Amino acid sequence: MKRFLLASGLALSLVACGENGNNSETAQTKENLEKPAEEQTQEPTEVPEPIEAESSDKYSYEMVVNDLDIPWGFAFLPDGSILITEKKGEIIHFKDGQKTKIQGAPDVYDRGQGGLLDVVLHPNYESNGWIYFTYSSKEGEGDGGNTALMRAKLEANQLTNKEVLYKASPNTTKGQHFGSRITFDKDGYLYFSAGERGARDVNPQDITRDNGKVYRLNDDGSVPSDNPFVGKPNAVEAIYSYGHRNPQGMILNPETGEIWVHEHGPKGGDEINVVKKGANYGWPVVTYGENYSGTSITDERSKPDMEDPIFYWLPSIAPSGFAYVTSDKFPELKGNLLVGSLKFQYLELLELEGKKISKRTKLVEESGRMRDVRQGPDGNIYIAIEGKGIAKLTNNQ
Ligand SMILES: [Ca+2]
Repeated sequence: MKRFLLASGLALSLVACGENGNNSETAQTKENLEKPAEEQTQEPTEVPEPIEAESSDKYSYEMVVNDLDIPWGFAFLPDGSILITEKKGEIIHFKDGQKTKIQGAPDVYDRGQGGLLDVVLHPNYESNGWIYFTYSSKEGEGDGGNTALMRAKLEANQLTNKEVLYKASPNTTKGQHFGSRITFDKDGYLYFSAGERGARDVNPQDITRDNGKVYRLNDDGSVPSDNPFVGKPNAVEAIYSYGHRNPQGMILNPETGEIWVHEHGPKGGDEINVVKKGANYGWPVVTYGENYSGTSITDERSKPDMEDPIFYWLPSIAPSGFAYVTSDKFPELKGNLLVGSLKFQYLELLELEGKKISKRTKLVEESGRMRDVRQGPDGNIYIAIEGKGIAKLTNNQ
């Protein structure tokens, strides 16, 4: 109903514009609106139409850490040094211009999109020393692997105090859709994502199964008592939201306190979603995308009991890494979002007005597969580029 009211408002305002009223799209909308509500075939209007991306040559980058393979994630330690996860299973500590391989990295299932994935420090790292990693793990029943969350401490180039806090199951030998990003919210809850592991008809819509989910845990891995599915029969109580496909970007929006994810959709269906407690993000029942072969997954783009994305990309950019810029170093970027594109090998600037994306701009085009983006403690913007390393954004002006 809300959707219909919004659609009506939009159509009426277009009609009222007069000179826009002659185009067929508006005429059709007006005709459609004259039908009884149950016969109307409105496109959902809470989701804006895709926007074309513009190119900008205002930015370049300079390499900070060279010669990395697939730097999947990175985190800045209080001394300004950088911890980097290499997908193949290595943790690199970059300090004073030197790379050191950290001993004791988790044993990863390095297959397809799986391997050593994200790394994030606890918000109180300086007092407790906890570092969190996601990775694909072979632990548990069955061949293959699935997404796991570990915390550990770093002492003398060695991971110590390792604790596996979560391991999704069952294992599968499929190589796709492990997720997985980690973010803490303002109250200290930890969120992480696990993709649907190539089992879209089994996992994402079923809250008794892992995968295709965003999880919320306490920092020690226990399940918060107010998680949405606590006490529901057979539910995986760590689940916070479901119906996701493969989120590889997650941020805390510092303005709203919300957790936002972006996720790889099928062809034409990459999305940005605001994560809400217990909400269903629709995959694969509703989607703006289609199969990569061009065949349809579903005609349904929206349902009343499922959350619409606030934005979707057409064509898909294959998003990885997500940052909300608060730094004053780049006034044009401040208050806006940055997303890496694996497919088109650039950094995308998404200008934000509340929850609306108003403009898309391609920065540092043809750089390479952009795997991650973070704002550093020095206010600079750092990007992880596959086959290159970690680089710092620079302003050409
Ligand atoms: Ca969705």
